[in-house]
Amino acid sequence: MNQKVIDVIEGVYQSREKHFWMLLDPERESLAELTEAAEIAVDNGVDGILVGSSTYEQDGFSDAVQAVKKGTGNYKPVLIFPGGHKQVSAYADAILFLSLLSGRNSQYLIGEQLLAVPHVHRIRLETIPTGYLLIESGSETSVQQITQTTPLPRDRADLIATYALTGQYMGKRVIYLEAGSGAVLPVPAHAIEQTRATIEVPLIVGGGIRTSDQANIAAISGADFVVIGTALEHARDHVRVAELANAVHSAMAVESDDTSVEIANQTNDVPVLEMKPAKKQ
Ligand code: 1GP
Repeated sequence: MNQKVIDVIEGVYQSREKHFWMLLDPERESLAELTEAAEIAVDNGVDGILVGSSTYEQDGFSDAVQAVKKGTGNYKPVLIFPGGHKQVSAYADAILFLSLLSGRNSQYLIGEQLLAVPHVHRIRLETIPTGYLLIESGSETSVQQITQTTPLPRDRADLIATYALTGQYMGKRVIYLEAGSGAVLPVPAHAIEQTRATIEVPLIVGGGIRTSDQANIAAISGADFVVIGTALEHARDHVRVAELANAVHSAMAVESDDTSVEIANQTNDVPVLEMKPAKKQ
C-alpha cells in the first residue's frame, strides 16, 4: 500500500462506492489460518481486512498481523481494529484509532490510546481517528462486558446520529456503528440511514451481520464499509465470501438520496438534534 489508508477510505465515501471488510480475530485462528483467510478474502472481493480482538493480550499480535498481510499479497489494506493498547503492529497499513464515544469509561475514551501512542509513534503507523459507537443489539456483547459501558438504545436513531455528529465535530475522520461481535441483532437500518444523513465523514457498520440481505441492507442504508467477522470465522468458503462481497458492492447502484429501506420496528423519524426521552418498546 503506497496510498494513505485514510485517502482510500475518504475516496470510497466520496465516490459512493461500498466496501466490504472482513474482520479476523487472532485469538480464534492460527497464523496459517489467518494467512489462508486473507488469501481467500482478497480472491473473492474483500476490500480490506481488520485484525483485532476484544481480549487478545499476547505478544504474538504482530505475528498475526504479518500473517494476514502475507495473505493479502499487499493488494488490500490491513487495518488494526484494536481491543486494547497492546494491539499495535508495524505490519499493518493503519490502525483504527478508536475512541468509545458512546460510553463514559475513560479507559476506552483516552486511557488505552495514551498507552498505545509511544509504540504507534515509534513505528510511524498511520492512525485513523475513529468515533466508535456501541449500539444495543439484543443481548450483552463481549465489547459491552469488557468496556463496562452502556450501549446506545437501538430505537434512538436520533441519539445515535447526534453522537456520530459529535464525533465528527470532535475531529473523528470516520464513525463506526458497532452492534458488537456476534451480536444477535445488527445495527438497525434506520439508525444507519439517519446517521448517514447527518454526518459528512465515512461510516463503518458492523456486528451481527450474517446474511447477504443484512449486508446489503446495511450498505443501502448508508454504510460505506460493512464489516463481517463471526459469520466467516473458520468458514473458508469462497462462494460465501464472494456472495457477501457482492451483496455490499451491489448496494452502490441501489442507494439513492431516498434510502427508504423497509425494516420492521424501525419507524423512528425524530430529526437529529431534537432528542426525546428514550421510548420503551
Ligand atoms: C465486530 O463489527 C465487527 O467488532 C464484526 O462483528 O463478528 O458479528 O461480524 P461480527
